[in-house]
Amino acid sequence: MNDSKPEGRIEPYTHAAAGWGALKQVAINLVREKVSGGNYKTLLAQNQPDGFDCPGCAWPDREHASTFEFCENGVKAVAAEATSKRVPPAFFARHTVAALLQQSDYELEQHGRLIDPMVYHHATDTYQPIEWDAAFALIARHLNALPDPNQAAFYTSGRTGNEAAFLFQLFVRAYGTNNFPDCSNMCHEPTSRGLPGTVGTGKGTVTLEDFEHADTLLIFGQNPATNHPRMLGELRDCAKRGATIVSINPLRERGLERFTSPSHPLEMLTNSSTAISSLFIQPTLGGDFALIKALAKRTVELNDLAQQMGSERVLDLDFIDTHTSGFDAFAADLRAQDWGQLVAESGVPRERIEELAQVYVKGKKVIATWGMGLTQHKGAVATIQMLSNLMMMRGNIGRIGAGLCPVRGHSNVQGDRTMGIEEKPTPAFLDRLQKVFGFEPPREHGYDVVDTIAAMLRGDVKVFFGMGGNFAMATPDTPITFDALRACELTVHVATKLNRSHLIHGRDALLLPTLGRTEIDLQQGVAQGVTVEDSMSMVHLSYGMNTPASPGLLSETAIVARMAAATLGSTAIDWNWYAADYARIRDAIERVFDDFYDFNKRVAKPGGFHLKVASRGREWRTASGRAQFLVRAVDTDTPIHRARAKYGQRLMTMMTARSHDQYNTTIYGMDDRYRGVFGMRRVIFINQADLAMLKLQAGQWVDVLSVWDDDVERRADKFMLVEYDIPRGCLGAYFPETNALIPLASTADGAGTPTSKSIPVLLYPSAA
Ligand SMILES: Nc1nc2c(c(=O)[nH]1)N[C@H]1C(S)=C(S)[C@@H](COP(=O)(O)OP(=O)(O)OC[C@H]3O[C@@H](n4cnc5c(=O)[nH]c(N)nc54)[C@H](O)[C@@H]3O)O[C@H]1N2
Ligand SMILES: Nc1nc2c(c(=O)[nH]1)N[C@H]1C(S)=C(S)[C@@H](COP(=O)(O)OP(=O)(O)OC[C@H]3O[C@@H](n4cnc5c(=O)[nH]c(N)nc54)[C@H](O)[C@@H]3O)O[C@H]1N2
Ligand SMILES: [Mo]
Repeated sequence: MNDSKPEGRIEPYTHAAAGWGALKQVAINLVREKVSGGNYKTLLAQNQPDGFDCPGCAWPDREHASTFEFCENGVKAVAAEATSKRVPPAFFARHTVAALLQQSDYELEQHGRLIDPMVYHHATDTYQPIEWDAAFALIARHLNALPDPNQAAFYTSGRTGNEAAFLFQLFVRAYGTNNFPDCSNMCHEPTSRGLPGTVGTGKGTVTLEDFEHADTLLIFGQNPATNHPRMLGELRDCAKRGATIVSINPLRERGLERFTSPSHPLEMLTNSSTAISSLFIQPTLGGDFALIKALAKRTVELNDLAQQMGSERVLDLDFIDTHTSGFDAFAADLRAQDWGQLVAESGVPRERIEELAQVYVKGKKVIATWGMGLTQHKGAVATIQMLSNLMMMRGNIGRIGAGLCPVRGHSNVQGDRTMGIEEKPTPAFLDRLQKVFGFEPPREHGYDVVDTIAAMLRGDVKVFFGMGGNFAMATPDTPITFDALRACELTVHVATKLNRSHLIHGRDALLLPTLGRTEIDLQQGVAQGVTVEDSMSMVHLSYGMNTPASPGLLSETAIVARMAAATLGSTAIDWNWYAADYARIRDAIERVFDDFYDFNKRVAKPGGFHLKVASRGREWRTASGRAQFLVRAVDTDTPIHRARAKYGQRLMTMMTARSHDQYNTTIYGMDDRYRGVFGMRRVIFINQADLAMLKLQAGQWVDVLSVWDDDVERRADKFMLVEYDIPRGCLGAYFPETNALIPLASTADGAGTPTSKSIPVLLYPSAA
C-alpha cells in the first residue's frame, strides 16, 4: 500500500491551470490506458446532447453544447473505463487475494476491466468464476437466511444511473430494510441535511444561466481545476465579464488564480490566461463557520450604519419581510456575538473580514458555491446553514444570478438520492411507494455509512452489498473498517475495476462486473439510455457508445432485477420486465415522484429538463412555509479544541483532499501538478513557521498519530514534509492514505459525515 516512489520531486507550478499541460496529460492517459481506436470517438461524444454523461463529475453541461467541452480529468475518467486491459479468470487464478493485497491502489487499478462474475474460494484464497445465476442464488440464500432484513446493508456510489438506483431502492425496501449507506454520507450530506432547515430543500438553487448574470462569486472549499474542471470555463467567463470572484480556502489553489482555456484557441496559441479570483481568503481549517458568521455580523453592522446615515439599506428588508422568519432573533444573536471570538476561530484578521464583507454587500447578484472544504467538518451543517442565513440577508436566493450552489462530486450522486437511496426516507415517500407498488415498505430509519461499519463490528450487519465504489478505502478508520468487512458473512461488489474493497471480503464473497456508462447497454436488442441528475438538478439521458468490455457483462439495472427475482421470487413487481426496457422504470419513477411528470417525454429532449427545486422559485418547504433564519453559536469545544488544550501548538489539524491524478480512491498517477508534487503521494503540506516551531525540516519523513478520546492507536507512517502556503496549525495530505487517522466516531453533527478535513494529529520524525 506504499504508493511513494523514490524518484518523487517537489517543483512549484508556475503556469496557469489547464492549458497545454492538460492536453499533454490527455495524450499520456490515452496511451497508458491503451484506449482502442474505436473508443477515441467517445471522447468527442462526452457531454454532447446525444452522447453519454461524463462519469467524471456532477458539474452540468451547457445545453446543446456544440463544441467538444474539454476536460482533462473527464478524459481520464473515460479513458479509465475505455481501457483495453482486462482482468480475466486466469489473472485471479495466478494471484491469491493475499498477494493482491500487497499491491498498491494504483497497481490494482491498472489491471483493467473486470469481465466475469467471480466467487471467493477459501481453500485456494482466490476468486474463481461463477455463473451469474449461481451468484444471484448465493446472494438470495444469504439474504433469505438472515433473521432480520436489517442485518443487510446496501451501499451505493454515485455513478449509478437513476433507473438502476430506483430499482435498487425498490428491491431493498421490498426485501425489508432502509439500510442505504451511500457515498453522499461522506460527501454532501451536511448540505442535504442543512439546507432543509433554512430554505426547505436540500439542493442548490442555481443553474448555469445564473452564472451568466452573477456579479459576485464566493467559492468556498473547492478545487475546481482538479475536481470540476468544466466549472473553470464558467468562472473564466464570469471573470471576463468583470464579476468579482473570491476564493475562500486555506490553500491558494492554482486553478483559482489563473486559467488557460483549452476550448479557446487564442488563449492556447498566445499562452495567455485569464485571472480568476481577485481575492483569496485563507481561513484556518474548519474556520468557515466563524468567518461566515462574521460576514453576517458585519452585514448587520453596515446596515445599521446605513440606517443612521439615511443611505440605502444593506439588508434586503423586503425579502426578509415577505419570505423569512426568525430574523430578529438572528440579528440579536449577531449583535451580541463577540468579534474577538470570530477572528480567533476563523483565523482571518478583522480587516480581511471587513474587506470580504464589502465585496459581499456590494454584490447585487451573489452566488455562493461550496465543496468538501465546508462539508467534511464537525460543524458542517451549522456552517452551511450560516451561509444560507448570510445569503438570505440580502435576498440572494431565488433570483436570477444569485443563489446557493453546492458542487456535488459523483456524476449522479444527487440523482441517486432523488430516487430514494436514503436511509432516512420521509413517510410521504414511503406512503407513495406503498400505493404504487402494493407492499408495506419498512418505516424504521436505516444505517448510513458510519452506522453500517459500527453495526458490522457489533455483528448486527452480516451482509454487505456494494453498488459500485470502494467502501473499504473511502471510509474512515481503515484497519477497523477492514475488521468490520471481514466479519461479514457475505460481501458483494458490483464494479467495473478491481479495487481494495474486493480484497477485504466476508466469509463468502462475490465480485460482479458491470457495464460502465460509456458502454452500449443492450436489453432485448435495444440500446438503453439511463438518466442522471447533475449538481444543478438538470435531468438528462445518457447513451453509452463503446462496445462493452466483455459480451458477458450485465448492466447495474439487470443485476438488480435478477438479484431481486432470485431473492424475492414471484412478487407483484415483475423485476425482469422492468429491466427489459428502462422506459418502463421511468414510468414507475413518474408514478412515485410528481416532479417527474411526463418523464419519458421530457427527458427525450436534448439537454433534458430542470427538475423543480422549490427554493429556487421562493417556495419554502419548511414547517413555517417561510425561509428560516437559524441562530447558531460558534462551537469552541470540538475535538480539535480539546486536543489543542492538551498538546498546545504541537497539535495540528489535518485535511485530506484529492490530488490532480486521482478519482477518489482510484489512483490514476502519482502527480499533483498544480500543487507541484510529482511522482509521490505520501506528502504533508505544512507552514514554514510550523516547521521551525516543531524543529522539523522540509523533505524530512514523519509519522502521523491522531489524537482521540479512546484507546485506539491511529497512525499513518512515512510522509514527506513539503513547505507550503497553508495557515499555521494546518496540514494538508491526500486520501485514502490518511483515512486510518480518521476516527469512525468523528462525524459532522446532524449529518454523520466523517470529518475528513479536520483531524487532530501529532507529527513525529519517522522511525525508518
Ligand atoms: N478529477 C477528480 N474529480 C473529482 C473527484 C476526484 O477525486 N478527482 N472527486 C469527485 C467527488 S466525489 C467530489 S465530492 C468532488 C470533490 O471536490 P472538492 O470539493 O474540490 O474536493 P477536495 O479535493 O476534497 O478539496 C477540497 C478543497 O477544500 C479546501 N479545504 C479543505 N479544508 C477546508 C476548510 O476547512 N475550509 C475551506 N474553506 N476550504 C477547505 C482544500 O484546500 C481543497 O481545495 O470532486 C469530484 N470530482
Ligand atoms: N479521507 C477522505 N475520505 C474521503 C473523502 C475525502 O475527501 N477524504 N471524500 C469522500 C467522498 S466526497 C466520496 S464521494 C467517497 C467516494 O467513495 P466511493 O464512491 O465508494 O469511491 P470511488 O473511489 O469513487 O469508487 C471507485 C470504484 O467504483 C467502481 N466503479 C467505477 N465506475 C463504476 C460504475 O459505473 N459502476 C459500478 N458499479 N462501479 C463503478 C470501480 O470499481 C472503482 O474502483 O469517498 C469519501 N472519502
Ligand atoms: Mo464526493
